[in-house]
Amino acid sequence: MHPVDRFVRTALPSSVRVVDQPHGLPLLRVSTATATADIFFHGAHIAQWKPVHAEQVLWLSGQSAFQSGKAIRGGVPICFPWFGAASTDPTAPAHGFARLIDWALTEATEAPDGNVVLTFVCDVDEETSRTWPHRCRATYSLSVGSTLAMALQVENRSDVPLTFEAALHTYFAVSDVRQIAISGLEHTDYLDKVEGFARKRQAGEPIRFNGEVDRVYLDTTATCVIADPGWSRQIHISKSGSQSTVVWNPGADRARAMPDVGTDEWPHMVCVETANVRDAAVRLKPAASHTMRAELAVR
Ligand code: TA6
Repeated sequence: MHPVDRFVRTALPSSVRVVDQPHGLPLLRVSTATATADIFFHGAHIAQWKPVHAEQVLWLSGQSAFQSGKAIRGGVPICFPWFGAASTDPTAPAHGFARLIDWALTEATEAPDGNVVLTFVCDVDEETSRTWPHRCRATYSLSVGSTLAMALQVENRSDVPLTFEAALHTYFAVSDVRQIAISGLEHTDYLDKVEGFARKRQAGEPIRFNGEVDRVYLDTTATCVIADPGWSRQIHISKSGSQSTVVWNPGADRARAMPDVGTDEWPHMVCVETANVRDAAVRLKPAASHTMRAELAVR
């Protein structure tokens, strides 16, 4: 039996295959007429997505750990069921446990439009985490093609309400973060993590980067656009079921303290995260479910 057989619960179409990696974390490689993508079972983590007529859209650190129990640096980590440090338990892993455990593949099909549709499932129970002892099913559906659609559904499978945070912590590849501008969040309040979560307001200007930026934009459903003049491209991030957007680049000083980010790598990434965090945490009654979606397109 191949080690991934326990994660793969469906037949694979010819456009999807399992690729073993020297470091031991296997992934699914998707190859269609319009795009390629790599997705690890570990965290259902999208590591790469490249439309055929574009360069890599996602940034993946050359220094990332690819190791069971560790988060991959880059791509699209799923933060769930909490974001940042767990408020009730300082020893719990940052950004929740979903990015640290293996997800099962339950669907892999080619849609009539040529996109590949993948569904990953993660069943959580009271045993999964002492910090968050709830029963739920997280289902992550992807549609891979010239656009990338991601949908994270959480269904409460217990008989008491539960509350969770979530983020699709997407790392985008950019020519130089100091030259880009992110629009869509003008006139929006945000919490500035760099200044102790002080509440501030974005002026009527796009976001520009000149040092560390780590912000939770509040009560926003807007599409964000990363304008990257260096690579003459725009990345559009549209979403639904999400009330927060997190924007992050560590800047030189903080990046230096991160073992899985190379010293010259930080200018080439920016995170724009479709999220429900802090005041936008989702409360689910028993049997209720919630879906957060993000779609990426390159122009
Ligand atoms: O989303 C921004 C953020 O929460 C930052 O504060 C920064 O620490 C980053 O995520 C990375 O977190 P990680 O746990 O992956 O090192």
